[in-house]
Amino acid sequence: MALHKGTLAIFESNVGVSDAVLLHPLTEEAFIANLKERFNHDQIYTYIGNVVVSVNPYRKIQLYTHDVIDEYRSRNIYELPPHIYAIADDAYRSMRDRNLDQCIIISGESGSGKTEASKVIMQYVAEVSGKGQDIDTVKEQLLQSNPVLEAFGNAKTTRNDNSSRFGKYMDIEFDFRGDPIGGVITNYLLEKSRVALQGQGERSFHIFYQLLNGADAQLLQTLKLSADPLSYTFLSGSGCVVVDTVNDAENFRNITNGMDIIGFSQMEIMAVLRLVASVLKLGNIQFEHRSNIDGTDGCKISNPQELREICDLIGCPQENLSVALTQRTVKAKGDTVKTDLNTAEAYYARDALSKAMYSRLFSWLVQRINDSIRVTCEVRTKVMGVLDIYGFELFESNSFEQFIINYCNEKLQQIFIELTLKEEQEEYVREGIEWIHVEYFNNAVICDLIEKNNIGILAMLDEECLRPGSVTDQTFLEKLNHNCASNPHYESRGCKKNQSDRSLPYDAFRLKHYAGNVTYRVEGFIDKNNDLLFRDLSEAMFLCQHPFLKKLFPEGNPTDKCLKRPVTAGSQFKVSVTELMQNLLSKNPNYIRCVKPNHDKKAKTFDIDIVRHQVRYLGLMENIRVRRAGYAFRQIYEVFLYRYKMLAQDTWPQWNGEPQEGVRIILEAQQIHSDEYAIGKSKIFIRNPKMLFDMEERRRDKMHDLAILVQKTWKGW
Ligand code: AOV
Ligand code: MG
Repeated sequence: MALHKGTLAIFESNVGVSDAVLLHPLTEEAFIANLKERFNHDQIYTYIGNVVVSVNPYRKIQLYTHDVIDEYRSRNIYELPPHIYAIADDAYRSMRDRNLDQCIIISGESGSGKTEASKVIMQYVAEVSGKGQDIDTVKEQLLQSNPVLEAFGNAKTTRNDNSSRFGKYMDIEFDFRGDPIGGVITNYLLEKSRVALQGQGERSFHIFYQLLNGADAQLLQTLKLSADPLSYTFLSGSGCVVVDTVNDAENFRNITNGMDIIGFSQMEIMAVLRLVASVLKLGNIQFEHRSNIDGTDGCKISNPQELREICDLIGCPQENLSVALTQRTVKAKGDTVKTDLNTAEAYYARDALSKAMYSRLFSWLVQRINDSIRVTCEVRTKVMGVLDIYGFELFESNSFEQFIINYCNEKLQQIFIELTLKEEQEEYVREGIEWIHVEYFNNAVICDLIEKNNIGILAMLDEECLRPGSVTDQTFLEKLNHNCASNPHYESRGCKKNQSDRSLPYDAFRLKHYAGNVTYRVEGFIDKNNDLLFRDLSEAMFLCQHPFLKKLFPEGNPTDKCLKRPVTAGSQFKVSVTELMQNLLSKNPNYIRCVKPNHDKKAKTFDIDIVRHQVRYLGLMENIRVRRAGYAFRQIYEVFLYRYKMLAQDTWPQWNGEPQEGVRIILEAQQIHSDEYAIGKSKIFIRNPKMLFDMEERRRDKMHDLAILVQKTWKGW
């Protein structure tokens, strides 16, 4: 292609087929073979129409340089080899020039490259939009929010060394010129259980290791920390503190610098670090058994020095924290009685407090970043949203967190189906164009099983959490078995149909998700959904001197007598997912579908079976079939006519007839066969994008000729 610069490797040769819609013959094997061939030549992006499929290369490729960005700037999507930049550019220009709010939905399983893709998009938008001191400051703040939130919200899992343990949706806001003027980040349920416990070979959130490795001796001393991660119970149990691919010390400097750029004061940064240190140190608090005179069990803290240091860090009277960790206030018939916790209960309280402190700190960080990047002036803005959420997860043992994460992915799949497949079909019907029906798996049935009011799993979980009497995870499971047995996507040993299925433990249920079967162990569901913190703990936190703790634990205000039960974690998540879906549906969607080539995080390794599994559940073949059955490009007659009227004698310079007729005349003048397009009620549908490029080229030539003609006429005057 003459358009390409030969110097850039990406443009040197095109391997295989760059838009899978053009594959012939179209089979799953051919599609995967094409992905593989391209992957082997470092061409990790392939289109399905305007959807980008991205295969994680697990190594740096020269795909993201300034030169490549320059190439993609203001180009039509099919002009250059597939790239996320092309989608980003298309979305950016539609937003800027046509005033359409955009969203970019990135999906794929854990470790497939979603977070990296979201950064590539932000980098592109930052580079192609305007320059200037104010704009550059905004851009820098938006870009820096990534490493900061990753430090606090990402962790090494067995699937991904930098796995997002929270969901993130970021709206970047632009002014009428298309320059970024700010943004808003929404975060979704952080996997806070990781603070106290991680699976073997996994780590807690990056920030803990970054702080211990990156802080100088003086800072460690101020925070009363030792540099060795293994000296902390919360970090030492998983058998992993170092990740080869990660430089914790360097990242620590980067993120404190990033916080500074975003606008955090030194005081705020220190206040954040004090809380991080306190969480770590809380994990080291030990309890020992104590028998009370009345024969009941109690406990006391066996390492008061640790307690003292924590209290120093957060400005807490020692007595307050010590009592809150070992006793519980019970209100009965107007009386308040303090009862002792036994050691197990005290450890539970300690962990609950650590998790609450950390997850609330995380939400505070998001709010604080939003305060810096929020648009304050009253200008009309356009928005580009980028969604990067935790991918579908299937671990050896799956709990409430995986249930929530997979529910979210199920909803994203639903929106993908609704928007790309269903809407495509519906448009054809609306436009009166013949449609070849394409079968696809509609996952609405699984979404309903999880979220339907009153009868969904989340509703039943809430019901069980609110039910008085002896409620356990097991009674919750029994309830599910009773109500969901007939659903084909639900399985459990307690259901008749699965009684003899030995692969199912007795304390679990299995959901047949669109992306695969996941067995969830019910242990902890009730507790995690309730998400209750003893009031004594929130009160102790509220009464601390630390500048954030009042805000983080508002329910601990002793003068606030409201004892309303907080919304459960599941319900809260359902509400935010529903809002997210509405938000996405109100924007023009763009998709990036990420695929993982192997489970070993290895470069140059493309495992066909692993890819096939993802191709199936992502519904990529259906996606291609829909695009192929149809037409790659469509446009309203008036718009099309206006743009290309110079390409036919009869329509130039002015066409006074019906726009539809004018368009037909233009296409006939190009000698385009009538099989190549379809006449809809309001739009023209074009099968092959190539046809459009040719027309664009002819239009450019014509414009050029016209400009010369005008110049000559001008000179002749
Ligand atoms: P994820 O966001 O999809 O997983 P990431 O974007 O974190 O996955 O990617 C995982 C790792 O793969 C990264 O840390 C990189 O090492 C590598 N990688 C991904 N994309 C690229 C790329 N374009 N070029 C080079 N390396 C890449 V999760 O958040 O776990 O669902 O929860
Ligand atoms: Mg991620």
